[in-house]
Amino acid sequence: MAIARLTKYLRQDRMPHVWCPGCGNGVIMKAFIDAVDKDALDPDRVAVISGIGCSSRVTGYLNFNTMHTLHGRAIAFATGVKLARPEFNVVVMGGDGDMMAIGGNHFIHACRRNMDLTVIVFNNNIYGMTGGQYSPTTPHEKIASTSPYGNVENSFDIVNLAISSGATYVARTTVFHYAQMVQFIQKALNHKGMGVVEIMTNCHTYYGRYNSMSRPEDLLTHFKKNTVQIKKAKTMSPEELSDKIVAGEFVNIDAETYSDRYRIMSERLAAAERGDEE
Ligand SMILES: Cc1ncc(C[n+]2csc(CCOP(=O)(O)OP(=O)(O)O)c2C)c(N)n1
Repeated sequence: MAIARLTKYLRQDRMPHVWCPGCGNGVIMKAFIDAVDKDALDPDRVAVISGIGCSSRVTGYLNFNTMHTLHGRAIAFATGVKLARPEFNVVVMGGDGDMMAIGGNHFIHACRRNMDLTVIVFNNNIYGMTGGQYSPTTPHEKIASTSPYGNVENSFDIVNLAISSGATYVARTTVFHYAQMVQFIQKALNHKGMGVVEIMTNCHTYYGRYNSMSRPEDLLTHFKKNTVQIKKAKTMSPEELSDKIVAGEFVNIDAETYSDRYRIMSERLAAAERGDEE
């Protein structure tokens, strides 16, 4: 049965989950297990690591090797796991607050190192778990509990941040675009090096309610209407794109990873110790 195909990847005893009815986090979780299933990855060789936040609770429900760690520190834990178990597919999942604010430094440095990780950012433009404070991805002028008159700050563009920091697979989509989401997660899982998939998701409870989109379908309609695929975006002006979500694959390149270089160095040092000729 189709459902049974996927439920084996979930810890049924942890249900019901904590997410609000209609939250996009469950859609991303399903896309992830769909991607794992399509690629026939061995769940015992998949590790999923998260920090703190509504989205970060995903590691409680996924039936893989999981770690629910400290706020903002998931990428640091994941780096350790990858170095200790290079044969594992190591995945980090969490929110825009967890990964762009408190965890922002870990994010950019993992990109710079081209760590062999798959990082899935659940971008709901807000801190969901703690009551709707604005985050580094809350757009200028949008309302949050800590910006009741509109956010005065500019927001991070996660895709551009990842690319300029050195990530080698970078894609963006939304929870409205399910098939694309599964495809990008699959690509990132199969990519050697730092793969970042930004997924726009709905927190209608806070972000939506504060910004006149209080039902899940309001935000899904917003994603549907405002998403432009990268090919079309190339024909549009910066003004035309200013309030659009550009979806697609932005970077997909092969490059040496941190683990490759670490292994090469270790082999060189071992050879020198044995007295081998260079
Ligand atoms: C060191 C530390 N600082 C702050 C917090 C409080 N806190 C918990 S989750 C969170 C942010 C949640 O936002 P996000 O990561 O975007 O996840 P979401 O809940 O929206 O999925 C914050 C600030 C914490 N748990 N630990």
